[in-house]
Amino acid sequence: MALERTFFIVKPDAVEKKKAGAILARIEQEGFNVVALKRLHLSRKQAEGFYAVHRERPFFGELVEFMTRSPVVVGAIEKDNAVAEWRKLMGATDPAKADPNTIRKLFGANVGENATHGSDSLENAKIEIAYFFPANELV
Ligand code: 3AN
Repeated sequence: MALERTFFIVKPDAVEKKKAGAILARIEQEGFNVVALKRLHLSRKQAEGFYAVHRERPFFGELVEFMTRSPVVVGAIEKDNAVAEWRKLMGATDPAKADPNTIRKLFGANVGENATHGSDSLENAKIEIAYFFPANELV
């Protein structure tokens, strides 16, 4: 197993419900080290750029509207096998299908408003971390 970094977003729905602290606490409890963290309100341009791979999907407009609705918390976290471990901790995209005690089961409302984002591969984790953090902010 290799030490990896992955990228997460606490999405607007969870920040609005004041669950960002609980989610960060869970990340630390599960043995991840936080190596970068910030709170920001995504611009339309930032959200469209971040989700560019989904541009052709029918829900793209809705996704961008949602992600720019209110502030998010973004971060980079490190652990052995971090990409898969964070996706396992988040649970399935649809909170209704997520395993018990996963973050999306606990805090997500539906397939759009599902509390958190996580990179789906090591390659995308690197791209997504760099989208929000210059190298000197990863500590
Ligand atoms: P994941 O975030 O679990 O990798 P993807 O890559 O299928 O899931 O979807 C990207 C993002 O688009 C998800 N975070 C999700 O919130 C949103 N999304 C996926 N499917 C839908 C949908 N049917 N309606 C609205 N938003 C969706």
